[in-house]
Amino acid sequence: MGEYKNLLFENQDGIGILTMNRPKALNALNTETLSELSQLLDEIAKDDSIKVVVITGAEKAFVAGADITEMLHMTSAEGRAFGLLGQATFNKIENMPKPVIAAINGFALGGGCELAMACDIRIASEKAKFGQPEVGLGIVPGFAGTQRLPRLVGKGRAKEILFTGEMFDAQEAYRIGLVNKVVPPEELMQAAKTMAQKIMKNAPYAVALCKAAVNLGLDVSLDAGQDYEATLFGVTCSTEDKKEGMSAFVEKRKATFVGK
Ligand code: CO8
Repeated sequence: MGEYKNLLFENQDGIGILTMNRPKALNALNTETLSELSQLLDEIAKDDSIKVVVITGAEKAFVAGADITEMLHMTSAEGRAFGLLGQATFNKIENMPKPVIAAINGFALGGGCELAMACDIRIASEKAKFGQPEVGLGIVPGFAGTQRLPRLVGKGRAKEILFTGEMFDAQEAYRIGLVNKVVPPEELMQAAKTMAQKIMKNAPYAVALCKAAVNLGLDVSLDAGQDYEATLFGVTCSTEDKKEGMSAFVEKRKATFVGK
């Protein structure tokens, strides 16, 4: 992996631990950090030794939003370009065939909440704090918060969060379905790794196709989603992993998957 100023990356036995590492600004996303993230995600996508990715933040924040000092002087054109960069970067997470887990250690505000929402699964520390405070700064969310939040928590709750801009804690995030699980701070990384290991026991190609089917399904009609699922089911029927998974069941042994 390349060298990054604002990111750390470590491959721990197939689990890629990506840490947003700009703690002096609570890991706020500036153009440089977003560009680095985009580049690192490309590297991760190409590396077959990384099976699952965990994204977390250094020190007390996950990510406290887009960088306000950088946005202060942005023109409309620059703002649009910045928004598109963030959206495209987060789409790389959503569209990557590998599962991505957010391990939310602290503030996940604005762009930080949007980063967490682009991940497949969210695990929060009891200390995590969430919110979309953009309207208090005179802007709207720009990294797909207005789009992913209602898909995750429903239209009414999303509008309350977006209109009030208020911060809420991990238990509330759990109650409304924004996060999958809340754990004590010292157990956060282990909880994320345990989740990753559970996923890694399964056929990776099948997991990747589940991800693709869920993602597509939420944006198309039920009929179109079902049609896509049937196609993917057909695709898995001709894989080595399907043969192995079903043979292992019949032979009462543990399956060993090869990812194709
Ligand atoms: N941007 C830049 N710097 C930040 C940010 C940020 N989002 N958040 C914190 N910092 C900096 C602070 O300025 C401070 O720097 P310094 O030490 O130089 O003064 C340092 O991080 C530590 O922060 P605090 O001293 O404020 O720490 P506290 O523990 O007192 O407070 C908070 C923590 C509550 C998280 C507070 O820092 C805060 O409110 N931060 C801003 C949160 C916010 O509003 N985030 C949303 C930003 S808007 C956004 O994300 C839009 C995304 C899409 C944009 C698309 C545009 C097109």
